[in-house]
Amino acid sequence: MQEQVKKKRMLSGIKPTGRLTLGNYIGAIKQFISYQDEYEMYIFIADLHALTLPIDAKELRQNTKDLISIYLACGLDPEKVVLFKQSDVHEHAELGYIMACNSYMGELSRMTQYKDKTANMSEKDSIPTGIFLYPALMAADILLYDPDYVPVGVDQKQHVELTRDLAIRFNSRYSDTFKVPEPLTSKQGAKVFSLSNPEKKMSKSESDKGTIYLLDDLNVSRKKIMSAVTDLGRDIKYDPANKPGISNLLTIASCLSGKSISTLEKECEGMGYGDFKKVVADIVCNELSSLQTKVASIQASGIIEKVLEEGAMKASYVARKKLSKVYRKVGLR
Ligand code: ATP
Ligand code: LTN
Repeated sequence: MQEQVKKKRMLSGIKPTGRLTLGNYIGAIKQFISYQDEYEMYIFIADLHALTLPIDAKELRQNTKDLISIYLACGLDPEKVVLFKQSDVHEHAELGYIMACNSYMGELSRMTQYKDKTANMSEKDSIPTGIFLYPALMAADILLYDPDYVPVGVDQKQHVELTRDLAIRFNSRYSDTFKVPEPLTSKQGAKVFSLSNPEKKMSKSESDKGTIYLLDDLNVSRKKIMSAVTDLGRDIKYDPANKPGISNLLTIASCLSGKSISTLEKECEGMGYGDFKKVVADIVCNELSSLQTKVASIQASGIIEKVLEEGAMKASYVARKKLSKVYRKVGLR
């Protein structure tokens, strides 16, 4: 009999803090799909993380429903991937507390996301503690499942590196308990930039005319692309340092069409910026139109609850075993 090779394990999540963007789609979801046959995957909705900055309850509920529908519409297959909601598996919060106890104020305050998200808060005394503790909870999300890899956008790599430090620290303090995971970022599309400011990440919580939302009206998205900031000169050339706007549009078009950047450069040679943007807008709108049709049919089908329930059951099974091991090691059992 042929010996079955054990698949490597992968885990990742997205927080339902707002309407999903093209950045989330290209930088995260499309990556997840490409891995689902080759890896044993755990993909979750990081809803506890969504509470780290103030959010309206109704909005959180809607974002969560949209996010799971988008996961399914994009092609994540619940037969292959364990799809679940973080708050359905209480071990995340429990291990998050233990991780907070094993992390230092210094390392948490050095995290770029923490610094960025709190930079504009004028009242330093009222920075929510949750945003400070975010990486400890994220470390718990990961370490509960012993994944080999954690696919994330470049902005999240630092958190995975801290997770590694926390795992190594815990293992040396209490003996071998956690697998030390590797972050995995895709070469292309790891960072999609804002259309209105191509120096800045396209982000769902900083809504502006530079962000394409996956479920938005296609005419609105088309207009945003047509008015994307471009650069001096006339050439359609990939040159992120000198032509960040055009390079960003080329990246988006390449990731969605499957054509290489050099093929697109050749196809668009001699075009003015307006015509080039039209090409990009067509590619984006085609992709989003088919995605939106699928999302509507998934939301009408009523399968969401069942998928989440089964996912939570499978995830809990793994998480429970790991947490009880941790409780024994630290002396709680
Ligand atoms: P927020 O604005 O609330 O911080 P976000 O849009 O940055 O949210 P996250 O929930 O933090 O989204 O990210 C989900 C996943 O999408 C992560 O793996 C992240 O790296 C990836 N991602 C988010 N924005 C982009 C982007 N502009 N380009 C590439 N990947 C991205
Ligand atoms: N911080 C991540 C979301 C997230 C995550 C995780 C990603 C929470 N827990 C564990 C990978 C693994 C983000 O903002 N995208």
